[in-house]
Amino acid sequence: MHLDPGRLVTGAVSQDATTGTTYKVLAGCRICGSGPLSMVLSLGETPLANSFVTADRLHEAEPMFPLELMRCTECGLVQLSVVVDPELMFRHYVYMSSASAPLRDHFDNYASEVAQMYAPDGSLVVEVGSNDGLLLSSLRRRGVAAVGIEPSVNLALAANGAGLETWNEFFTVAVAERLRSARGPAQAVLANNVIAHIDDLRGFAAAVTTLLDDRGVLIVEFPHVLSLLDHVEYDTIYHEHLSYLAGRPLRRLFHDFGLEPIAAERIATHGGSLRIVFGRVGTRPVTDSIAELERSEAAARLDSVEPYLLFADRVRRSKEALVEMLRSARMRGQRIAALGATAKGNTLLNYCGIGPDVVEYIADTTSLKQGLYAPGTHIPVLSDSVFERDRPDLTLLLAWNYADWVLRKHESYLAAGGRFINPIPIARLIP
Ligand code: DWN
Repeated sequence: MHLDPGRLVTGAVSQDATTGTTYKVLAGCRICGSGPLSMVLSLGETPLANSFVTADRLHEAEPMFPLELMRCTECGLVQLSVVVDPELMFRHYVYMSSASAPLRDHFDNYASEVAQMYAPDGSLVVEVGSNDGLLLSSLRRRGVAAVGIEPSVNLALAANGAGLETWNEFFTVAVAERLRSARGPAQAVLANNVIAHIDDLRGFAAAVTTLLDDRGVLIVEFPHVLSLLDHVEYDTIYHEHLSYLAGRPLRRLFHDFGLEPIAAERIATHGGSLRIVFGRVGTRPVTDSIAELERSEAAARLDSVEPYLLFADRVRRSKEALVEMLRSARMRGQRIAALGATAKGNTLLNYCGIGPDVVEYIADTTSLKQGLYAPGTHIPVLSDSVFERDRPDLTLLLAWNYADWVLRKHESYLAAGGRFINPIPIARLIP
């Protein structure tokens, strides 16, 4: 079944039994419309990964949703079986990019590249999903006329309060039209860790081409599905991440809107990501990096079922190894905490059935998360300064994507005999 471009793949509406919260069940692939989708892995029913709980609501039922990874056998897009209302997930958002020091460095370097290559004369650059304005501030320091679009009310307020122009909106064609008439066409539209969160990808593509200058570029940064499969990064599966992306399905999506990939780059963030630059067809040279990406994805045989069956089996073995390591540590009377109240950490804790009887607390640098409780498991989130003083025997590294940084930052904990557990791809002690 193929839908005309621009029509959103709809599906039946279902609801969580205990709270009545509704969600949509996909009827087919959100890029090519084909269906039915084939199952890759089910992680059961889980709460929303960033819906941390306040102390006064611990007794209330939390909405739970099926967490099922599916694959389109036509265009290859890996995607969840359901769509939870983005108003529920993003209007109030506790994830702040600036809370992770390594991301500050990453986006500062990225801002230099954008300023130099795509917006040399201080022209307009729009960041979709600008969060707390971390990248916007780096771009502005380099003279770029940067504007953010951020649906979260609390984060848009913080960014505007810091003098970083941020439109508190979901990015749609109507918003793109308003922004273009107010500020002119954009030389670059940036979307970092955003495109995986968008259900209406065709609407996103239409909004980009509405806003973009004739020679403008779209630059998307997203966790690469190859990294998910290769490194068994099952914890990065949660309801915010509707799609698990690769170059091939994105080429197909944007082709319908007159955009072509011109450059691709592997980057280390979030367990292994891709940055792809798209230009209007024929306006910019296509670099060899695109052919290289296509070769690497073809070699991974993403259009066959074997990589996914192997992935699902490795996930089950990863869970068994972690649960056994924690169980035996507790049998020895060792105290265990966790570091990084990450969204992915909540998938891991809920899927592995790890609660406060095993992990006493999660230390985190994000002020918005401290004092709250992890969704589903209700493990308390405390300041990372508590961790420095407490020095538990073992610390489960839920922010494993920053392992190098964390090990350097907590050298004194290691020197005093503390040990980290890196759970991905399989539980191992450090040192
Ligand atoms: O797509 C998304 C990714 C990019 O970010 C969002 N949907 C949600 C979020 O996912 P995440 O929470 O798994 O991302 P991070 O960047 O791995 O989260 C890091 C967390 O760890 C933050 O809460 C900050 C904390 N942290 C810490 O406590 N100590 C981070 C570092 C580096 C530290 O030293």
